[in-house]
Amino acid sequence: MAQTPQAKYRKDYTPPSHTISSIDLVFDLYDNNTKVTAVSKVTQLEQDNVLHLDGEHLKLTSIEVNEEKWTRFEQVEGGIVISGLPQEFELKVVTEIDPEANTALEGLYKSGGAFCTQCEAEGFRRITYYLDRPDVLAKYTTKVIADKTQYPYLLSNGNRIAEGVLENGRHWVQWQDPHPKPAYLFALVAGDFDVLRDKYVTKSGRNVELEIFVDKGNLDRASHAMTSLINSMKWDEERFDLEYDLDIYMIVAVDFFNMGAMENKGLNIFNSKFVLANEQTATDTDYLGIEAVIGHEYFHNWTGNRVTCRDWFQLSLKEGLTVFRDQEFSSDLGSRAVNRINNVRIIRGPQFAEDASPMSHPIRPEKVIEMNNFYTLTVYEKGSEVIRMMHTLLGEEAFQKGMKLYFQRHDGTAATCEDFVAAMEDASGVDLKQFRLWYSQSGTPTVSIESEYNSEKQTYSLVVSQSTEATHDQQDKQPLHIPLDIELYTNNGQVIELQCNGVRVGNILNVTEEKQTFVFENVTENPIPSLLRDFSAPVILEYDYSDDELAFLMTQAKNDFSRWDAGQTLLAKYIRSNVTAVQGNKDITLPPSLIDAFRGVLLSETLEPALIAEVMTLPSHNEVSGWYNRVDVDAIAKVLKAIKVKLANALEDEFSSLYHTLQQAQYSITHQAIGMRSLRNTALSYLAYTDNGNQLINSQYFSANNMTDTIAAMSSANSAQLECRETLMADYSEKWKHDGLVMDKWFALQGSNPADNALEVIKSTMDHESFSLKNPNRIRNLIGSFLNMNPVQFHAKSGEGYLFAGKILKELNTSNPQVASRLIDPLLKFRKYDETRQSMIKVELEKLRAMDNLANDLFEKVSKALDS
Ligand code: B3K
Ligand code: ZN
Repeated sequence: MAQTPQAKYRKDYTPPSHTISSIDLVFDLYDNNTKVTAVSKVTQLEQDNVLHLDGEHLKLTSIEVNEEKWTRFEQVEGGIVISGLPQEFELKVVTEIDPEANTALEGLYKSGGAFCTQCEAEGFRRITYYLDRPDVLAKYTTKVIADKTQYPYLLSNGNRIAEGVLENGRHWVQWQDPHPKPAYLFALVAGDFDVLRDKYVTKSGRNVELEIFVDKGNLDRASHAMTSLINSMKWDEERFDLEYDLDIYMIVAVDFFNMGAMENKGLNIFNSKFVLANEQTATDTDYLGIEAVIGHEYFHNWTGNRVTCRDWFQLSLKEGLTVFRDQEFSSDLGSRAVNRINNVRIIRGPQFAEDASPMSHPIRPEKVIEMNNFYTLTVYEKGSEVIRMMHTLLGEEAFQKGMKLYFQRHDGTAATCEDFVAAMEDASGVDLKQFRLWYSQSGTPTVSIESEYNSEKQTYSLVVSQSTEATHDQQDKQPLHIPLDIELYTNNGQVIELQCNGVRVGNILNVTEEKQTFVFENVTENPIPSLLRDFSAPVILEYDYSDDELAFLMTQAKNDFSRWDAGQTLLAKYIRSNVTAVQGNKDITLPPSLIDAFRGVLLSETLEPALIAEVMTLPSHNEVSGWYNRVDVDAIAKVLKAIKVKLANALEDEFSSLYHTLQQAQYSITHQAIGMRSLRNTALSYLAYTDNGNQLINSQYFSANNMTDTIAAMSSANSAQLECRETLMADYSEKWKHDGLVMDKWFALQGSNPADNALEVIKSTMDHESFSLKNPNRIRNLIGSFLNMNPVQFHAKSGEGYLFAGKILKELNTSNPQVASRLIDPLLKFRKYDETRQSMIKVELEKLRAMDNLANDLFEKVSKALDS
């Protein structure tokens, strides 16, 4: 390595030396030598006539200050230092860049035939030398020049203010964004597209043009994105009283994109996965994902763009809050319980795992080498849980008052997480002093509860203890302010009113100490407690429930989430006991009462089908692995499969009858229809393990009139390794081989194929005509699925899986370090496996560490893992 990468610390924040009020950009676009001219109005803030600008991978052509050629500058690692500057000046920087060679997909690059940009977090510095930090907010004017035939659409942020035609077949368009913004929100697109257009009138009467740009021929896949956009705009007005603030909102779908989407002001750029859908090409999950991501990026217009982050350590200020907002949006439009369940699965699975890994960090990190490594489940999803806890503590009304105050104070500026909490506190009068610890303490707290009933005094006590284990980044942990939502039931299912010290209390207990006792009065019988309802805090709950109590809660709890959670807790008990059994060479067994409890749910006439489907879904291998310090990959896989087979056989009649009654003649994407398909396909995933499985699945595949049913059939055939698997896979590939996005579902099934020859097949699949190691979606689906969703084959004792991962990572380190860095995560957890596997994974990490061009992205993770 050239130089050991340096970490940045949150505590070292200093305001910028200069500010930039406006920047005027001209892009003369060519594949290999695009000329970028940037004219900025700069004002010195500190007593410093030296200006450090960030810049990477740039060819500097010239620098002028106040229209005079300037030679007092020095090119340094990561930028340029200009000296001898006046107090206020106009700076003109001309650079040249090579978009076609940009395989990292950061800055200006080519996706297929189009030019596009990705500037968050620090990509603008690959376009020109600039103060590339979020607390420098400038007004942008952008002129884009390109060949008219190849690039009829030239787009940037804000409003189109001028356009013209040049000789030699080129043309230009100039854009102006009236809202000052940091560089990370800059965007440019040039290409040839089909455009879906619509209009929206905001509640105060502003007319907004809506435009969605897709690759030619894809117009019939854009309408769900448009509907989602309109729904988002309406919802934000109704629930948050927030309106859109420009006359145009554009979304461009591109095929080469490192993540989901990007909220650039007025010009969102999206991974085509989160735009394109019709019933033949996309599943219900895709549809819901599009709704959520379109909403998320739209909601950023206020939480992210109008109020942005002071520095990147504050990322959760915009991301946690915006995830909270998109979760609420999906919950208000669809099933609140199902949304909550899916979000909680992410927290309990991969987020808890991240918190326990060498990458553990608080939602507001203290130390960063490569910022792109911190777009994590912790910052996003746990960050959203932290916002949700404040919402729980304050209630909707006070929370909205807090939002109003936050915008009043910080609109048009760059703010901190502290600013947000202060606004919530000031608007509500709720003390959030101890609560702030959620921002600085990493790790997952365990909340252990013991209960005691006193029949003489008719009191019921809950003794609540909390503790957080040391994490890789932080030794000492303190007690947190944990909102604990509970309900008590009588044995016949009545809700018991909660009373403490003679007064009625609400459902939220404020747990603030290491150990705390809550005594409830006038409790006339030993109650059944429903604890941590709606997962009111991101913690591990320990309470010694009996099977009967869990079965009771599965059918009697008033809250749908609690019913699901009781089912999961019951399953967890038997997954654990059976893993122990397998390790002791004993049989895997399930008590008849467990099977009856799940039968009761299947037969329920009151639960919505979507919820039943969730109850019937076993925790993933990854989630179960998170329960153990030392993971027994094979035992867990064996137990999960055996439980699936046992439930399938014991409940075959119920599954079969649901499967037949839930058939829908016509396809629609209403939430009710989605729920019915979800339950029917969950039933199918069990029936796959019965004698009829192969025939049923084969016939569902060939009669399906929508992608959800097609993929459900293929995925069941894949998991259960049915005879028809090969036929279905071959048919699908023949039908969709021209379309990478649709093929991704097929790649994901190859990646997660539990067969012993999976790795061989994956290697040959890399030669498939629609696979490319240049496209992040293809990599994530084929290779990412292998590393993350195929535990038995990836961790095969031969070590071949690790060797393969190491080779791919080495290659991606050079071409696209951001994608490499996402892919490496499962390897970082090597200490959770047995000695043999540990040492084989370590060898791969060491090989990476020894590379002399190791990117910061991988360097940060590899060194944390090896040194922890
Ligand atoms: N803000 C972007 C993520 C940028 C990731 C940079 N590596 C998308 C989002 O969260 O909405
Ligand atoms: Zn976001």
